[in-house]
Amino acid sequence: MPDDRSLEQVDPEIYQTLRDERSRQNNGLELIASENFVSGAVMEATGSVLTNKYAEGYPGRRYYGGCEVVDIAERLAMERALELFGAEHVNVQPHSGTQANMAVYFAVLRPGDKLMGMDLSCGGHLTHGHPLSYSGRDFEVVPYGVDRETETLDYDEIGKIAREHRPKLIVCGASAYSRTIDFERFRAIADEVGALLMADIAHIAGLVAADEHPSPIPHCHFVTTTTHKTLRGPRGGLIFFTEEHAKILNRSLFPGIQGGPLMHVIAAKAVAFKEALGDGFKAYQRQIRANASRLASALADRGYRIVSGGTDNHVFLMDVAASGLTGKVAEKALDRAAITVNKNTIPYDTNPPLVASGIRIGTPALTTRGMKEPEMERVAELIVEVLEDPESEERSRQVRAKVKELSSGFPLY
Ligand code: DSN
Repeated sequence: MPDDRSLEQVDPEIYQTLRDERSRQNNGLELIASENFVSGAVMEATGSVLTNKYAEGYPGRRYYGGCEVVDIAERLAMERALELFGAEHVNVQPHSGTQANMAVYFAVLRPGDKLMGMDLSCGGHLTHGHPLSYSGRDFEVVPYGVDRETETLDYDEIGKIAREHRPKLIVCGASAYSRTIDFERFRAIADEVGALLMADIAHIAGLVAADEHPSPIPHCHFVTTTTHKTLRGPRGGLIFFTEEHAKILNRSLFPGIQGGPLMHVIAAKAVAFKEALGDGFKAYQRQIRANASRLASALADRGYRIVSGGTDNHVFLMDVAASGLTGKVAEKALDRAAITVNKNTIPYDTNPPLVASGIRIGTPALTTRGMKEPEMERVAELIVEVLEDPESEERSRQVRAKVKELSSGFPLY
């Protein structure tokens, strides 16, 4: 007989962490660009009986019995993902974006092959070839960055690097880049040097699904993403691909690098895709962009330098070193005021990553709460109030109370 006592009864300590985290999320301003708040329906599917089921394999071809119900959930997730992104094939099983990228690399690269990706310090991701990640250990990495002056991708330079090194796979996509990515241009470069092209759209997936950013699907051999950022689903990953690579890709994910899929999470992905196909999602994504643009310009108006001069998407980097601070100091001071951001290197940073010259600011989570342009002006005022006196605990306490007042007008959970 399963123990049906409540979490509070079984484990009061963990129960308390859940309560405390809910209160932190409710009472603060969440500006981490990669985070969001899921709906009650996504939460319900994630915390469901589907967590009990093993289902190695794919729908209709499993290594375990009793998969007839979870097959329905996985097929729904697949159908909805394909409709949402207009793709030919999808694998909904990656546990994360890192696993999704690994599955693509292991499908088409061999150890020592050349992988060309955006440097982490210029806005790329650990899995795009950083030496501390599997991607930088197993492959010969050819990095590209952004132009020193414009702080944006320089496609002529990227083409030059590709022609010189002739990589087998080019990765486009970023985790701290605020400008539109030209996937068509990347494909022309890949074709010219005979490379495959993968877009990692983890950050901008929601914008892509809502036509608020051009889609990589027509231009890339593989498209990977997470499901929990702008897409507002449970934590997890996805891979889109064409018929040509279907067999090697699916095998590379399972049994190549993963075992049993997380069926509760796959069901929650299906729920999130249904929400994204429904009314309101396009307007929501439009508002994320409008909020990011307003917040960036409100901070610029107050004297802060925004990397590349602004944003086209949901995120931007603020150069706090130009105002005499470090990212580390700014993150800490804002944290004390319940404004959550992360320190981030800016292009050609002279500070190490754990100090950093910038902070990364994103608007998906506040937009989910219903905040719009007027609230972005207020958020900018509160950020500036903290950063004007970052060592003052008294100032942080005062701002924390104002943050609580602002967030209480936009109830969450
Ligand atoms: N950790 C994610 C981000 O913050 O962008 C990327 O994996």
